[in-house]
Amino acid sequence: LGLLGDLRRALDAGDVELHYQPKVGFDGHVEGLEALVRWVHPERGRVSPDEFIAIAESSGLMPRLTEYVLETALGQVAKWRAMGLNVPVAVNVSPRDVHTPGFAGSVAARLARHGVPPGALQLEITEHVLLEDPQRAADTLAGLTGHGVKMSLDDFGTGYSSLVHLRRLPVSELKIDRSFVARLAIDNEDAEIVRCTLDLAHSLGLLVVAEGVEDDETWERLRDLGCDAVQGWLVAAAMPPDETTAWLRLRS
Ligand code: G
Ligand code: G
Ligand code: NA
Ligand code: MN
Repeated sequence: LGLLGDLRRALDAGDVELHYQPKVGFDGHVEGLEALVRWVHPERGRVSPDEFIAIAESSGLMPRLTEYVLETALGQVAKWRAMGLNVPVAVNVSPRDVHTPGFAGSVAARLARHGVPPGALQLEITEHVLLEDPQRAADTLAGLTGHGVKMSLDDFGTGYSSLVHLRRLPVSELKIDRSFVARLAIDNEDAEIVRCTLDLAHSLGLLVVAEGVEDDETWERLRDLGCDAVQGWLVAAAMPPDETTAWLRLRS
């Protein structure tokens, strides 16, 4: 449990970094960037986000981590905008965040303080937000989208995915989990799942992003199936801010 204290100190010291992974359309258009936390522990080296996010979630540190990520990401968006790079950024939020009283208001205040328009921020949520208090979660999310913040449903297909959830959540984007995308080109069942998810999402007016695209064949299949955008190592892995700036400049 030394890790929890170390993480708290790293957040206070500004030692946690954000890397950015692009989401791109099939014509190469950059739809946005997903902010992903990276922490290099002074003794242990790189700690996997899966590990320290679980620790933050079970310990009550999650709101602090999310605040840090939002603050850092919005500061970066403001910098990019000042350079003429107007790219939306997506931040992952946990169910705990959505259930924190005042969350929508604090996001709105943070946007205003950074002078970033709400439409330049996207929040990636999972269906787990509906497990605890669905009505309160729906109210918070409605507050955010009412303010102009975009909402994306992450990891679709892995959890309690259902039509009910999709209809209840005010999302404009759905991300197909990479576990279905990885074997798309070789597994007919996964291909069927992706096809059905695309039909469903499109019938609800959602944009669909496929995660974890690693090769050309998968990219082509997704394009032929009518997917809207992709994310994955084929395009770019998550990059540090300066590398992301250079990447964006080459693209625009
Ligand atoms: O590269 P990757 O290892 O970044 O991410 C592992 C997991 O950690 C993913 O499920 C991802 O969504 C999650 N994750 C990455 N960054 C953040 C973050 O800033 N906040 C939250 N809540 N989850 C994150
Ligand atoms: O849960 P979330 O979807 O936010 O997780 C994002 C995770 O996926 C991060 O750990 C990120 O590093 C990882 N990732 C991004 N692109 C790829 C990819 O093309 N292949 C694989 N295997 N992982 C990826
Ligand atoms: Na995500
Ligand atoms: Mn995901």
